[in-house]
Parts: sequence; structure tokens; C-alpha cells
Amino acid sequence: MTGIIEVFTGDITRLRVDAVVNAANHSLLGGSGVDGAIYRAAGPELLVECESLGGCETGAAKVTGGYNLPARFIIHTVGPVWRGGGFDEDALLISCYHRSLVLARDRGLTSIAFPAISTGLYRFPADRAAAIAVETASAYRDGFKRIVLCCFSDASAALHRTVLEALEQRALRNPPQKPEPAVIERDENEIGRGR
Ligand code: AR6
Repeated sequence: MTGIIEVFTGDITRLRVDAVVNAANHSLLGGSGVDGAIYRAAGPELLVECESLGGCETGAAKVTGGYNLPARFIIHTVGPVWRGGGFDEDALLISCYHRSLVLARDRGLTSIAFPAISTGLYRFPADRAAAIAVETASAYRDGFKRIVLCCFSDASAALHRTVLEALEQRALRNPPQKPEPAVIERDENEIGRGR
């Protein structure tokens, strides 16, 4: 697993990856936070493409071009607003990562950067969101060369690194078992019966 998932501190709009993920809202027509930064850096053509997409549900994801960004594509996903934890917030946030990674993989993209979805205006607890980000990303590591978890503060990066290190330690203690070669039992009398 080492090396594929990276925690980076800085501005996601500067990253040269196949796709950056945007923490958008239902309209997909822009907002504040990382959404505003991506819109400003991508330029006005992004709005024209987003207007044709018909919005996006919470937990779903849609792709556009990256325009003036160094990234070739933008994957727009809508995180859940935190309402105390009893409104499927965890499952919806997992879905944001999962659906974004599947969209990227299906297009043959091998590098992707995520912001800490829902942890700003949408108030999802940062430690809980970091665990979801790292664990969901790690389930897809085989399909990617780089999965960047792009944090906007040192505190956010520290949370992600703690979860990532714990996951790597767990993997070292319990390496995946090599499957036993399957032994096919054959009845000698079957040979020559044309099966
Ligand atoms: N690069 C990387 N991360 C950033 C950047 C950046 N340039 N700017 C902010 N962040 P938020 P949400 C971090 O509020 O909580 C928008 O108005 C930020 O510090 O951008 O999912 C949308 O239109 C935080 O850790 O997204 C929606 O209405 C993380 O990105 C709503 O906000 C997410 O914060 C979505 O809220």
C-alpha cells in the first residue's frame, strides 16, 4: 500500500493529477471554500459545462473538464451536511469517495486528489471524515498510481496521517494471505468420458 495514498497540505487547484475532486453543492454551479477556489482557477468555461449537468445528488459524483487547472478533469461530488450523525452522513460521505474513485477508474485515470469533503461549510467532524477518506481510498489503491488526500491545514493533514499510519501498521501485521492453489479432485473414471 505504501506510496499510493499521500497526504499533502496545500491548495488542490495547483495539483497536477488526472483529476481533482470538488466538494460541490447540489447545483454544481459554484460556491465558497474549495468549490470557489476550483471555479476561480478553472475559469468561466467550467460554469458553462456544469450548467448542462442538471445538478448532483448528495453522495453522487459527476465529471467535467479541468479547463485552466493543471488537472485534466474535475470530479464534482456533493458531501453530506453534518446533522449529528443520524442521517446517513457516514454512508453518504463514503459514497462521495467511492463514486469519485469509480468514475476516475472507469475513465482510465490513475491519479486523483481529494479535498477533505464536507469538513468545511458542511461541518462534518474532521477526525471522522479523515478515517472515512483514508479507509475508502485504500480500498481502491490497486487501481491507482496516486491518491492524494489534499488537506488545507496542518491539523487536517495530521488527522489523515494518523489514520493512514494506523492502516499501514495493520496491513504489516496482517499481510494478505496468498490463496492456496485450488486442488481439483478428479474421479479417474471421468477421464475419457468426454466431459
Ligand atoms: N484546496 C484544498 N482544500 C481546500 C481549499 C483548497 N483550495 N479550500 C478549502 N479547502 P468546503 P464542504 C478545504 O467548505 O464542507 C461550498 O460552498 C477546507 O479547509 O470547501 O464540503 C460548496 O459549494 C475544508 O477542509 O466544502 C458547498 O455549498 C474542505 O476543503 C459547500 O461549500 C472542505 O470545505 C460544501 O461544503
